[in-house]
Amino acid sequence: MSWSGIIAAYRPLLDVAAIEPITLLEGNTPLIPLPRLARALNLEGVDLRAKYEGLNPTGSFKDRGMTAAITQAVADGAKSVICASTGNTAASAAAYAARAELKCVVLIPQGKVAAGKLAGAIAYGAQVIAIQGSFDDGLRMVREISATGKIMLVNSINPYRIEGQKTSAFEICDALGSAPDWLCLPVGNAGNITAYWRGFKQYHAIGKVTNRPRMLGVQAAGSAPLVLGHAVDKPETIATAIRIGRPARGEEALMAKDESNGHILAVTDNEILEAWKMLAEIEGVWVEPASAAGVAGLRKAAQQHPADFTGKRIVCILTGHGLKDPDAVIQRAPAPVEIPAELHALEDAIGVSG
Ligand code: AN7
Repeated sequence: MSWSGIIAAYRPLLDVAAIEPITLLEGNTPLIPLPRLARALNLEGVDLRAKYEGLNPTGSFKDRGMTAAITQAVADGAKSVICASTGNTAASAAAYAARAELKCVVLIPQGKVAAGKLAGAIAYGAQVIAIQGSFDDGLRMVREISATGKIMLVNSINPYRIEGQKTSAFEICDALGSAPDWLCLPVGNAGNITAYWRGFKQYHAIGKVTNRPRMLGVQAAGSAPLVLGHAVDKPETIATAIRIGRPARGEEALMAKDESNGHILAVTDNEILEAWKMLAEIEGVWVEPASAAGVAGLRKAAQQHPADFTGKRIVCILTGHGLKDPDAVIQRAPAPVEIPAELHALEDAIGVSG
């Protein structure tokens, strides 16, 4: 059967308007085994897999939420949509708004959005506004302007975003035949962890699975309000996607942690970069830095509580594609070796001469 997007696939389980979906055929992403990474992290007997959400149409998991939010916006007669974004929401909103013939306005924190995301938002025809402030400032502004009723908010405060994003939990259960023991993912504005937990609970409640995972939410140490227990006014991290100090769904994230007997922890930028490099170099899976936070958090949690992880089935959510943030690689690597266009120079360079 051909794939027609997440709304068509899971319509009876989703609270979204019953019109023809605005879709780019998002979802149905692969669950990739990571046996080499499991060995490198000394995860004994662990079945480790990655749900590679970077393979969605605009390169991130946001497309699942956006097909639902934009479909609902059309059903509700909206003419324009707005969001604040660290980049991925902006690109996704812009693409789905284009298909729905809606005007799209995106607010981004000036200088803090990765190149591939900014380029996407522009390419899809959104009006891009850089604000002299953080994502949190932008979110406050779009909440205020959408309260006037003149423009529809498509950040994950919008309940249809969560409805769409919970379908990834369904896909994981469908692929495995049960829920995993652990689900590890990065946490920024906390919409995604809220969505996954809702999805797992719903699948359990209707008898599709008999278990639910423990949730491991991971924040960057410089932007870790849910770990610190208070808002962060000047969030910082190399993982710009999760550079968020006042998560809109923070309370729900903490509930997901408590109800699932999980954890929310912080990892340093160095720990994120180590996990990010391992994913690419050991498993051939290149993600944007924020997306490696779940793996970095798993590594840390398994070092602290090995017995909780030994022999378990663990899924890490890789939220965005590596191509979103090429500078994260280029700026950390030496330039390629340059040689004349001659065979002996090539032999010298790769060490097979003489
Ligand atoms: C790659 O695009 O908030 O905890 O404005 O882009 O649901 O916020 C992005 C968040 C993880 C965190 N990984 O998800 C935005 C934005 C990537 C992301 C997150 C984001 P939430």
